[in-house]
Formats: sequence, C-alpha cells, structure tokens
Amino acid sequence: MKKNWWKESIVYQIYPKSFNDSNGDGIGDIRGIIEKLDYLKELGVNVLWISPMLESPQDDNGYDISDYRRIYKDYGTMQDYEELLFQAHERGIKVLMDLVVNHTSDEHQWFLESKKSKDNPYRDYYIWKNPVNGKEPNNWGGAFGGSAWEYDNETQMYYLHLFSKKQPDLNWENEKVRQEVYDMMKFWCDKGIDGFRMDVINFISKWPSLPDGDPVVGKTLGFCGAEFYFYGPCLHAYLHEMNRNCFGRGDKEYVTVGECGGLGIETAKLTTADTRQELSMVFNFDHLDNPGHMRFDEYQYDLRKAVKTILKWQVEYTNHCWPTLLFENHDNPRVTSKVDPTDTYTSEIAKLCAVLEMTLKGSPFVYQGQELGMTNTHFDSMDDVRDVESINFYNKLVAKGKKPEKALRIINGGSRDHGRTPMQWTAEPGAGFTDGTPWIGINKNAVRVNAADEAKVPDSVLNDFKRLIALRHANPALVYGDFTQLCPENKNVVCYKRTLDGNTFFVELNLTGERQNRPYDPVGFQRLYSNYHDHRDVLMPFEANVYLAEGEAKA
Ligand code: ISL
Ligand code: CA
Repeated sequence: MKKNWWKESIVYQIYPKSFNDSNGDGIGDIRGIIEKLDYLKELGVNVLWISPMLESPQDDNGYDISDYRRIYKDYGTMQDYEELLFQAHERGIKVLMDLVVNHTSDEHQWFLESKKSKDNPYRDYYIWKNPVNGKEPNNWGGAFGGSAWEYDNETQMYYLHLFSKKQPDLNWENEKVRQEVYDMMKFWCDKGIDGFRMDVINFISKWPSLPDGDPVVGKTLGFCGAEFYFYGPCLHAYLHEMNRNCFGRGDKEYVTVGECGGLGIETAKLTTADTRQELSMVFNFDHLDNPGHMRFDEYQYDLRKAVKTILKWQVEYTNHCWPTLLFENHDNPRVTSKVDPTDTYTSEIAKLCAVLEMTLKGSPFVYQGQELGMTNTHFDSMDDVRDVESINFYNKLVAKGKKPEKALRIINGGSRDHGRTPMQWTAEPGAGFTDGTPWIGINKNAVRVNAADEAKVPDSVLNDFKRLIALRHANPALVYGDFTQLCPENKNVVCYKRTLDGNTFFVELNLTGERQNRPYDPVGFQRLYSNYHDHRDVLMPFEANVYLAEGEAKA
C-alpha cells in the first residue's frame, strides 16, 4: 500500500461558530481557534478541518457562501486566517478548507447578476428552468423541506436549490463556473492550506434532462429526485478535471475528502482509487443510516449494525483506496446519545468509538467535543433551536397538524443542533466558550463534562482519547497493518487483528449494553488499553480492549 502523510494523520473537525469565542460576542472565531492550538497539539491531532469561515449571510451557518475570497466578519479577518495557518503549521498541524461549491448563497454576486435577466452573462452560472404547466419544472425535493425549485418573479423562471432556497445550485455544466471554482481553489492553495473537505461534492453533476424522481426511490435516498444527481453522469469527469487543474498539479501533496453521502462502496472506489486522480478519500454515512428510520425518529443506533458496515469497507475497499473513520460531525446528533439515550454508558461508548477509530484502517475524524464525550442537549422550546433544517421541518410538521409538543419532541430526536452546542472547555458559566451570550445554548452538563476537569482525571474520555491517539501515532501496524476479523459469527462482540512487520495488535469490543462472553481468548496477550479498570471473564457493557498479540508496541 502506498504511504501518504494523510493516511498517517488524525483529523479534528472544528465548527467555528461553536468552538471558542475570543471577544465575547457569543460567536466562536479565528482568534479563538488560535488560542486552542496548543490544546489540539496536546490532544495529538495533526490536521484540522474547519467548517466554512467565508463571507456568508449564515442561512446555513456558512454553508451558504456569498464571497469565496473573504473571511466572514464575525470570525475575523484575512490576517487572522493567515495567522491561524502560520500558527497551526508552526505546531505541525495542517489545515483543510471546507469547499462548498455545489451551491453558493443567493447573495453571492454571481447569483445577484444571474437573476437580473435571461441574457445576463452570469445567467448560466445557475440552473434556471421555465415553469411546467404553471408549476415547478420537476418533483425534486429540497434537503431542507419543500420543493427544490424556487420561483423568481424577475424573469418568471425557477432556479434549482437542493438545499435551502438561499443556496442556489451552481451549473457545473458551464465551463466558466468550473474555471471560477478552480481559480478560487488555487487562491486558497497559494495561501498555504493543505487540502479540502468538499461539501456534497457528489451532487455537482445533474442529469441534464432533470427528469422527475421516483417517489419510492426518493424515500430510500432521502430526497425525491436524488437518483438524478447523487452520482451524475459527469461526476468523475469534473473531479478528475478539478484534480488536474488545482490540487493534483504536483507542487505539494494535498489531501481531499469528498462528502459523498449515498455513494456505495464500488462508486466510492472509482472516486478515490490512487490510480484515478480524483479524490483522496470520501465520507460515507452508511454506518450511521438505519433503514426504516430517519434521523429525527426516536430510536437507538445499534452499534453492531454500524460496525458491521464499517468492517465491510475494511475488507472490500482494496489497497488502492483509503477509508475515512467517523462517528460524529456537525450534521448529526452525538453518537453517544443515539446509542444510549439514558446516558448510563456515555464514557464507555465514547471510548469504544475512539478505539475503533484509532485501531482501524483509514483516517480518523474526531468532531469537536467528541473527545470529551459530549452528549445531546435538550431543546425546551423552538426558540432554542437555530438550524434551518430543524426550523423548516418543525414548521412543516405543525402545518400538517402535529401538536407543537409532539413536533418539538421530533426535533429533539435528531436536530443537527445537538452537535452544534458550544464546546465545553470549563465548568464556568459560558463553559469557557464565551464571556457573553452564546449564539446557541450551552449543554447543562458542561458543569461535569468539560475539558478542564477531564484533563485532571486520569481515565477521563479526554485522557483516553489522548492515549489512543498516541498509540496510533507510535505504531504503524495500526495505520498500515493488515486487517483480519476473528470469530465473525459473533454479532455482539467484534474481534480483529492488525498486523505489520511482525507486530500484531488485537482488538476486542463488546458492542452491546449487556455483558457478553469472550468469543476469543486473549491469553498471553499484553493489554495496552481498556475502557474498564477491572477485568473479568466476561466483557462488560461496551467494553473495549486493545492488546499486543505479538511483536512490540510503542507509546
Ligand atoms: O444532515 C444531513 C444528514 O445527516 C444531510 O442531509 C446533509 O444535509 C448532507 O449530508 C449535506 O451536508 C452538507 O451540506 C449541507 C450543509 O447544510 C451541511 O452542514 C453540510 O455538511 C449544505 O451545504
Ligand atoms: Ca467572537
């Protein structure tokens, strides 16, 4: 297998609005990130992916960009950003930019021009269609509810927006659009960034005839019409062209991670194989999806199901492709709460997920607060909810006749805002995140779950994360080693080995909330890590152990 710096890296995702507020306005900012670089270095992560920090009206917290070359004013200035890059690099930490180019904000100059008239030079930067029988051009649904089309009075045509109506989709068929995007990417490469996380990048190529979606298929894929854009005819061509035009020119080795929900393993191979010059890696969320459920349903995630999907990729993804490993991001509730809403085994589950991420093949992604075992919050009223997706969904539920209390309960079941509450640095009011009023409420458990207190407790989630990160960095077998599952017939306890150059690590995980018998006896192995102190013949709920089976282990 080819060695690359990014295969050996651990990525930490920062959601800047909620990370650290340096000036007391209640909103996280770039100076706030700089203040925490030493914390991140000590944690052991060596790449940061920072969610969008560019000029934006913040309809979708920055995933609606109105100027690709300016920093959003509440986050700071271009000088602050350059300082952040410099300070991060000084500490050996690389920085990825969040590239949002499936759509722009409707306040972007291109769109303001585009909607002026049918013959405006920017008209074809977006996807405009005439009404069909006085209605929307097709039945596609937007990810944030309602139709994916918005009527514009000015020219009496509809524009496509797969997300909110303030996020019009760019027309990637237009070569000028593609050139603008590549130029902008080069601008950021020249500033010194180290790669890109690419927002819904698999949506950029739409079937040109924009056919009606099949509502049944739409239900499976999440949105009506998605079969005509989640893996469009020109996707590979565009990614290859982007690679050749910017990050793949060979001046420096960049990393690219495409957010590609819905791509299966075979299509993901075609997108990431090292022979194809497209992307380095993709995110795939199959392990977090539960057939028959949507994210807002009140149901528990079954770790057995999640891990089964993850292990399938370990085996089938080939040595030409490299997986991503993640459990949390800014679009999901906290995984600890989804697995155990009673909060009984939160620490054990957080540590078990860390063991999986730090001992499997792939690049681990840690989402801010995951390393503290942060949990979901409770929204007492819709006044406490900020996310456009949750607000639209709530309004739809109430309009369809749901009682407000019931609708609020559904929002509490799956709101993306659970993952967006401020980072819990200390037990003080403001959680060490802000001296002012935070833009979104702080989880009440900050008095107990916070970085300052956890730093003092030897077996806190934070200290165990550090330990496991250090173990991975010191032992190449955990990165490049062969993966072998043992006792695959056991559904409750997962056991696997990672082997490289005579060093073998053995991992044993109880994926259930009940005691389980050991399917494989680790007799003679040296235990390097456990999320339990005492050891019994049976495995305790969510027990996770890492052993050295042969050879030597460092750290
Ligand atoms: O939230 C989701 C599932 O957990 C998805 O539907 C999500 O909207 C999808 O994965 C795309 O996400 C990305 O693009 C959106 C933005 O709102 C998300 O924050 C971003 O991660 C539009 O830019
Ligand atoms: Ca601030």
